[in-house]
Amino acid sequence: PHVNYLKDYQPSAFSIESVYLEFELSPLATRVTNSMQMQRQAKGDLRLDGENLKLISVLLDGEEVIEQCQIDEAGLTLAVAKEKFTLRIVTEIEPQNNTALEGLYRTSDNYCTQCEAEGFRKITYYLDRPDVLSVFTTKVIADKSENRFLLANGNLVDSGDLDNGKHFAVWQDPHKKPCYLFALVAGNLEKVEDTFTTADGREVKLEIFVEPRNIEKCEHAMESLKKSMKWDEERFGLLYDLDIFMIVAVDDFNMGAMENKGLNVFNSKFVLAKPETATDIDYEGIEAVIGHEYFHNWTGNRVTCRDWFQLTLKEGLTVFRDQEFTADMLSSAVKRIEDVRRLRSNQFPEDAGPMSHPIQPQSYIEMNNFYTMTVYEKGAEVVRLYHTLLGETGFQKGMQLYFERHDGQAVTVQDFRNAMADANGVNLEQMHNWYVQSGTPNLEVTRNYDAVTQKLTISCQQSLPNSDDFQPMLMPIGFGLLDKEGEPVTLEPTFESAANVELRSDTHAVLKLTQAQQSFVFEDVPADAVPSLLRGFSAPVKLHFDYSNQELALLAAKDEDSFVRWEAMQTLLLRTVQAKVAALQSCIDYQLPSEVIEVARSLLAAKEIDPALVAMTLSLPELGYIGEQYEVVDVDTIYQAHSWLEAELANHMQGQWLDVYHRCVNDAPYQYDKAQIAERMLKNLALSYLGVLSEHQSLVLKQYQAQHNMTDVLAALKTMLKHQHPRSVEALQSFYERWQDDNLVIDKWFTLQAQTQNDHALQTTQALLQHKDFSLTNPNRVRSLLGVFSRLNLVGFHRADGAGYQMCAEQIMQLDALNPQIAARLLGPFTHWKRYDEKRQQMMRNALQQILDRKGVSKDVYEIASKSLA
Ligand code: HT7
Ligand code: ZN
Repeated sequence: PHVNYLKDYQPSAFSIESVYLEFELSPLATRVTNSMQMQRQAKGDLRLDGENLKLISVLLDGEEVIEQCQIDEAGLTLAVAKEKFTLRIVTEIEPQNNTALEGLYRTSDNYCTQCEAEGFRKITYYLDRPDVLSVFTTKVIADKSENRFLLANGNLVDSGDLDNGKHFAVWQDPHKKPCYLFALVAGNLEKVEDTFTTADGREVKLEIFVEPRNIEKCEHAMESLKKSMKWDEERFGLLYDLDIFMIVAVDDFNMGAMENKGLNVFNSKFVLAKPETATDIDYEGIEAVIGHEYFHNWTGNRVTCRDWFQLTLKEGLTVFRDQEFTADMLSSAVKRIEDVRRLRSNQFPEDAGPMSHPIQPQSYIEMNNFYTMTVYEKGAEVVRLYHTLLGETGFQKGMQLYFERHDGQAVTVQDFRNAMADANGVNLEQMHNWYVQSGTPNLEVTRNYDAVTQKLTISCQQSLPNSDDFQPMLMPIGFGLLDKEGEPVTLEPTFESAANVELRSDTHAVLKLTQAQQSFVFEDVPADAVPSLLRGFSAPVKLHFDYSNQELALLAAKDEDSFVRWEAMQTLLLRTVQAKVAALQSCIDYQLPSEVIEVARSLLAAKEIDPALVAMTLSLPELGYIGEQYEVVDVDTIYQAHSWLEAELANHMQGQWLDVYHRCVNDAPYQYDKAQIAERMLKNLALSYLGVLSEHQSLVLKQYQAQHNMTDVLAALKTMLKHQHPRSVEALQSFYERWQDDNLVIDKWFTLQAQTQNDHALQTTQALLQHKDFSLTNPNRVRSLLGVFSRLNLVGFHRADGAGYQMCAEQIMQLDALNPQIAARLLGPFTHWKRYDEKRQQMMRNALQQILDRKGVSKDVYEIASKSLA
């Protein structure tokens, strides 16, 4: 397959000044008429992208030229002598048979599009690249009884009835945009309406379209949208720029949502919610994704990417913005920890595996494979570095200059960096190294205390794994010191160090690490001071520092930074699991260290700490993250050690868990607010520990039976399944019967079973593949069953006989023929084969090879499978 390289970028030889699209919708033969006003920009033939299109006619300034066109499976080439011309192309497509969900497709009898990254070429022949910006007018014609609403980007300028029961609508988008932001939706939907008045006094119509049965589930989405619009005005000074903003929720969608100009299309998972059906995590996800897509209106749409290698320009920046939005809506400390946990569990392994790539990839076969945790989440961490270095005011100055310079343009990550640097009069060239180097940097820190001079030297060394010509990165390191009682120490850098130590308060500093090795010296430091490092997780690195357990306990209890407190406790818990793993492997006894219980007890008793932070601090590190610490992952022993620690904490703190549980029980009606969310989080953590102990089975059942809200129901049911509660089968059945008509809840029902780790996990999953509600054509269902089983059910997926691998491989091959994007994503767990024992390695490699050898393998799957085996 063809490989695209960043180094080969060339501007387009033609521009498209405006485009008029006409769609005559029909499930098996939609006719698309595309009239483009084009202009030559450089020498060369006209080459348009196009895939799976039936070409009907090509008129060049009114003259038929179809015979002169050279057509291949990727596009059309035509020699054009003119400088300026109109090209009118008519094609036909079959949305009903489009199971890849890219281009124009059908979902629940409605029409819907997904064009990013390169889906527009499946709708019509076009210059399908983000740096070709054009003004779009779209006319949609369809049967009226089956398509009450006809939607496209921009403002509605005309509509009316036609013969034969058809009607039409014409939409005009005044803003120039690349075709990946094009959208069309049609069908018998229903809408919820509201308005938002912008800071400059314009009234914007807000409309959310859903299938009629879901109309009661839109309130939270609408509130989230209004909050997002207000927040972007207040924090970034950015106002909405059309008269209408529409959101459509569909059940079949490859990703979370899409920021098409004025017409966002969403996976219904990120729109629909009511307390009985959606958890706190769902509510938070909806608010965050609605925010994310809305924020793209400026960071992505008004200023877009020059080419797809710049994807992190819009995604890293917009993720950073949605993270800050959630932090401002809920709790910044909790949000930061959630994001770090996600990064470590998902992005760090990606960066250490065969698909590792810099946030600005240098090449790709299939662009869809590069919508990754690295481009999004690590990209957001890199944007956060600018924010940490420049502060909120400096960062906002940079953003303002970025929009002043580039509104209406397609630009690069270098342009973003230049705006940040120029607005603040600083040199940020070294930030480039974060964009072009892959892998998670290691940060080794050591301390040296001189009791005579009372000077403490903090020595830092940065490196990248497997890199011969590593270039040091600019790393801000959040820093503080605690004395042996845990009191903060006033920071006094020496004269030589002061230039690289930015004091943010008396007791908190940012150390600016720019070299591979660098030291920072502090004066008047008391003996036994404990460094608090990487506060706020100030850089996306793996920190190595030789803390004693006592020091970790002190940091967990006393540091002023919540991230460091959480991290210290997690490290203590991780060390405990690791010690147990070692003990199990060598068949020796191991007792839980007393300091672990002591800190856990004191944290649980600390009423002044936000209960959500207490819950996060006392949650065990995820199995995947524990596995990450090993060269060779011993799945069964890690699972055993993890369960052991859970049982130990349950037993030793039983009374406290019960107290906390009862303290947090709240019969008030469900509300999505900070206080209630935190209470539920802690209560359900307590329940998960109590659920280990048979004497509390009735408590778990009671919570399930109360059916108070989905957060509590799901927490109870998960605990029941995990510990084989005698009533779990019955509960699962009643759950299904109650919710069988609600797709999003039934996804949860599949997930619950797919994630339960026990000896019959594989059989359970295999049986669910045959369930009448399972379907390979619905991405949410596939993710709920196969995605969850292969990523989270370590015991089932990595069964010693290889049956877990075989089952997944067979499903991936079937799926590849239907939806290559989703099939490629399911390969993730296979790509880490090097981390397992030799027998498993061989079986995982065999599965990958079998998938790769399938006749007709897609380029999505080919790219990931072949790179994993290389
Ligand atoms: N920008 C959007 C990306 C997206 C996408 C990419 C490939 C295939 C399907 C897709 N659906 C949405 C989503 C976002 O980051 O906001
Ligand atoms: Zn995005």
